[in-house]
Amino acid sequence: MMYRILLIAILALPSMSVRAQVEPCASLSLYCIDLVPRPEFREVSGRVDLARAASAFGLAVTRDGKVRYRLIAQVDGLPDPSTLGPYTRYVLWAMPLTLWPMTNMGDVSNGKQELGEVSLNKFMLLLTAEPDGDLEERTGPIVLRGRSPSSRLEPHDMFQVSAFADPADMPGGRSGSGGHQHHQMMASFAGPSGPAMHPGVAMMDAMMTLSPSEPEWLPAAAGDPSGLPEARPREVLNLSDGDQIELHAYPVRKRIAGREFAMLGYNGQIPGPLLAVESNVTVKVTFKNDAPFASSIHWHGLRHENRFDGVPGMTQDPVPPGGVFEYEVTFPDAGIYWYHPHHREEAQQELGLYGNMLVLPPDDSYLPPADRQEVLVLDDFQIGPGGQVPFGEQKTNFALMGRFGRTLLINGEERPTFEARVGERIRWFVTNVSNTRTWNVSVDDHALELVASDLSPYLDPIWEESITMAPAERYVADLYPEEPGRYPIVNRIQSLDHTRGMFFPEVDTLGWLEVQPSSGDATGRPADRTPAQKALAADLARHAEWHDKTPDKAIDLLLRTEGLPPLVEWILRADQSYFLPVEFSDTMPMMNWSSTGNEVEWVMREPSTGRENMAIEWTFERDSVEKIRITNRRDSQHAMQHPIHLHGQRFLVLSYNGQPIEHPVWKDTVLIPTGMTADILVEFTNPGHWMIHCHIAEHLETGMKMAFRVN
Ligand SMILES: [Cu+2]
Repeated sequence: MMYRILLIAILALPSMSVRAQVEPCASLSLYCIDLVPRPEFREVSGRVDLARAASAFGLAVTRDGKVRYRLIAQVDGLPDPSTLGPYTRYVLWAMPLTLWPMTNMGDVSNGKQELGEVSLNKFMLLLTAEPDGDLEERTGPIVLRGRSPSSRLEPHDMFQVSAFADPADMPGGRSGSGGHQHHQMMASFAGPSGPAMHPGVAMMDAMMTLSPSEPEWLPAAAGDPSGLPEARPREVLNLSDGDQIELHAYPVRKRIAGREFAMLGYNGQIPGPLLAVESNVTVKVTFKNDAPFASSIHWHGLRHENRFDGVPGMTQDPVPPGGVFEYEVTFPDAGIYWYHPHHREEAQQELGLYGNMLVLPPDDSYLPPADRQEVLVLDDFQIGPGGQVPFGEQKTNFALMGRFGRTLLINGEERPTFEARVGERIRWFVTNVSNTRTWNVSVDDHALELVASDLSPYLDPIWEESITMAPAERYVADLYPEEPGRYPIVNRIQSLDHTRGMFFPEVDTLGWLEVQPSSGDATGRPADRTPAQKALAADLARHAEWHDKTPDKAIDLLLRTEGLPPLVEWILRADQSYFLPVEFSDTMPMMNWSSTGNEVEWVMREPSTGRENMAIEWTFERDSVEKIRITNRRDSQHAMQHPIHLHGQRFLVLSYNGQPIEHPVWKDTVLIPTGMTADILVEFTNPGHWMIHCHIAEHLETGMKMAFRVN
């Protein structure tokens, strides 16, 4: 009998003591905070998901580059607050780790609820019992608390690596006098062909032992570019149907930061000529290659004929130095597009081979008219202590994070001035042609009205503080200066000092907006939707059902390395407690520079088949619509953002981490922040053999690409 009672008691135990607890966050999640109860509230459980805040961009950030998160709280087991004292409710507070200032994020009760927005680099959440009233600071007892994933960044992670001043002392470290080791030793003493250090970030001595395994390459005239023709600023070519032009890639000399560099230009220009066309015209382009590489021209974003897509090995043979290729280019969609090589992009683009196409209808059917239009190309150029930093001879260097430059250029120039008048509607067509840099550009404290992106306008304008854009993306923004003055155009980001486990702000002035008094005849701000905006509304209605469907295909993004120096392996391992959603800068340039295509492979993997990169070839029926899930894996050896580009088609981003996006627009490139999953909906309307790839040039060069056919 006793035994039986005991048994019943044991069987009954779970239902008595274990409540329906809130499911904890996935291990080391970048976008979820476990709320931990104080000991007297053991029966309470909770978590807060960090959802993407509403934004026109792939990542929502403030003007100063802090990530904006919408908090979604789930709590279970909270007792009636009056049992804890004179309290009527529970409140969630957010604050920096210094505990001040506190921000009231909203009331919380058992269940799931949307709260306010947080934009702090590292932060803490407290859930407290509180009385009624408009509270600015907590007064009652703490029930649950948690810390942001970013606060896992601590100095000790890297400190343990720095204990090994000489990498040969590390477990598995190299010793002896092998050829590779010899090369490394030479590089550390033979002179500064490497990158500039990041000012303000201390570097471990051991980093100076690193150098790339791939032989170096620089343009032949790099030592003395004085014999090359000087690069000219971009010209505008207004083209009509049937026009024929030549784009000729050849070496030029360009002055940047007070020094002369051997670079490459189309028709001697950096950026290359701006092709201004009406939608649906056809233009013949004779491409002459006198660059020192095999090359091609890819017409980024155009849904035109496959055989002119400019992808060597897929749609054409590479054009050898001295060779020629005839393109026929059509422009089906209004907007801003760009052209660039699709072979050794990381070198050819960095050296100046990029240009825009501005495609506008003859009427106002794309966007309401503006008073002034500018086409802005954002690029960063890398200069090391010894001048131009060499490229890899056959394979890319900077293979981990891509080549960041610290000299920031608009239209190839340092700090240009753009003019405007008070009362005008100014429209900027912006393209990011950097190898890897994601920008966060603002114009002093002006509000920016985002009106379009890659392949269409937004349904309705979106007001933003800054333009946050990954490589190859385009955004169209209108601004309305209200006072005369000279306003700085700035890139404002948050960088990470890995060694100290600390965030720090960076601000670079890119140029100026010079505003004169009103001329009195500006157009103002029309509110009606244009036909292109109405077309997007119809597209969205047509595709609305797709939100709830399971994806047809999936791709995972990850990194694989082999043969990296032990020091770098150690750092990659030590750095895994947290990854930034977007790495806006390179604060470990030596490690990044020394990694090459010999050691690094960036991977697109199809989880259902295990196939990777160019072994994947999807087939779609023409005019089919498919939902594709892209997961940027947090458990990758190193994880960072990837701007994924689909050739020849257009797609809508449906959701990030399962949450529908607020401002859909037709895209050809989507920024997938670290550890996030994006669902995209692709219209496969354009037949041919096409590529999907990461648009970080070094990631493309180290394998992150795959193919699909539309029949
Ligand atoms: Cu990438």
